[in-house]
Amino acid sequence: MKRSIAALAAACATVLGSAAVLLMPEASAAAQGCRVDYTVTNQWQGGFQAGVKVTNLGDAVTGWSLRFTFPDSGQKVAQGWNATWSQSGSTATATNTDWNRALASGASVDLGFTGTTTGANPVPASFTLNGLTCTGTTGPSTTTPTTPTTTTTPSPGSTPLAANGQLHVCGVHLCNEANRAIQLRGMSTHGLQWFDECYNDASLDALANDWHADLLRIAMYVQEQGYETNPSWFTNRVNSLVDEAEERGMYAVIDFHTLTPGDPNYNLDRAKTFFAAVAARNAAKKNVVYEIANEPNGVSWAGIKSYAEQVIPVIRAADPDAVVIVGTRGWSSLGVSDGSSETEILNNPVNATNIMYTFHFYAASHKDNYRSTVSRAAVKLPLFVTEFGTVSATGGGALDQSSTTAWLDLLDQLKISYANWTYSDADESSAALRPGTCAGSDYGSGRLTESGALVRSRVSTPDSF
Ligand code: IDC
Repeated sequence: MKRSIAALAAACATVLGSAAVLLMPEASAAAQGCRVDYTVTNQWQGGFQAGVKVTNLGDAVTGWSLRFTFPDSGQKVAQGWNATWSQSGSTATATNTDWNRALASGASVDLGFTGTTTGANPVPASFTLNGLTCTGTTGPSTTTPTTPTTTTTPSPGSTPLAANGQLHVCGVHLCNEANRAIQLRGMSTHGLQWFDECYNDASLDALANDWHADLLRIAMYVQEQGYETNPSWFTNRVNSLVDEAEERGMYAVIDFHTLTPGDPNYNLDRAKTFFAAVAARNAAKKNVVYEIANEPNGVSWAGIKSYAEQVIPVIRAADPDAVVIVGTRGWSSLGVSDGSSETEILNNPVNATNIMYTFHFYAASHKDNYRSTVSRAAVKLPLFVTEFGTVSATGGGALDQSSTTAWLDLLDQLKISYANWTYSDADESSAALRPGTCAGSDYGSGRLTESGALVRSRVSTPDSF
């Protein structure tokens, strides 16, 4: 059920001098005005999600605060994005973040939140921006559902990147520049220290043009002869693969592939150095997503959160608008493999906006109880499956077709993006290419393993951007 209202603040003075004088006695005062489009984009038992588009109809501002009162005292903001959210009584406040504080005349900013509710879910009747009421509204309809006021449609494009542009998190979804929830499907590299020769013009052309992959995950191990042994080589190689993905219209997930040791804090200084470099270098690009810790293990959620809250500001300082993905406890199982669950994250989320949480699975090892966790968590947390295998968690063993199919059907239904481990010719059943492939130049379907053929058949179907 979708509802929207437009709270139009023409009276706040944009056009009519008389109105401006009325509201702003000082002749030199800046014109102020605002419009708010509030859309309930999703509802479920006890909760809802709302998008709030704020348009500045006055002069440019360099800081803003939006305030509104929920008509039902049971309504509460649970998790907000693209602003700092707080609530006092039934009044909610959203204040600009560092990166969206400037709002030009006529510019809009898209905020949103998931909320809890004890019953009715009427929409707020009025909004203020910097203390001034965004009035002139016809008033919300709480009984007649209307179509959301999304005015933009994705620009048609021949590649995933051209079609979607800069990504951001909206609610529990990954959204494109037109604010539409999208799913990206693609492949992960293997460790660059071992399989670098697999990422060349021919293999990446095949991935983009034959597989129709939307994304390349660049797995940069930190240990095991990875980044720590030669930071500049690995940093440069990651950057060059970002460019190769961009040239082919694919997104690039920069994966800081921590694995052993499992506590990402062991690599905190390396992470800061690495992400400061890649974020500065790639800030202007629209195809980059940062994954800050592959699979935390043997570490508490509090430890992971602390790491994330130190690394994310380093990225934001250089590249403020990129999506960041945070690994989760128990090898990115949302805690399940450690006997925990997503509750620990919901109770203590990372204090940052525009982020998602990692979930990984290996189809032969992780089945129904993991799938039910994902179904439950996906309505509350933005999830990204940055890695999955069709086989067992060792990366080997038999392919589990029925579990893989159940997983990918679920991810499609929930619009959760994914990357498969691995686009490589490793001699292990999780690899998509037969051993020896990367020594040649043929990356056609004749070179695919059983896993490669299955994953390609899913990744290559038309996108629904
Ligand atoms: C595996 C590789 C294997 C390598 C091993 C240790 O397939 O060649 O020897 O790592 O580095 C993960 C990890 C990923 C694993 C993969 C399969 O993120 O690095 O790759 N896996 O075991 N989590 C669950 C499974």
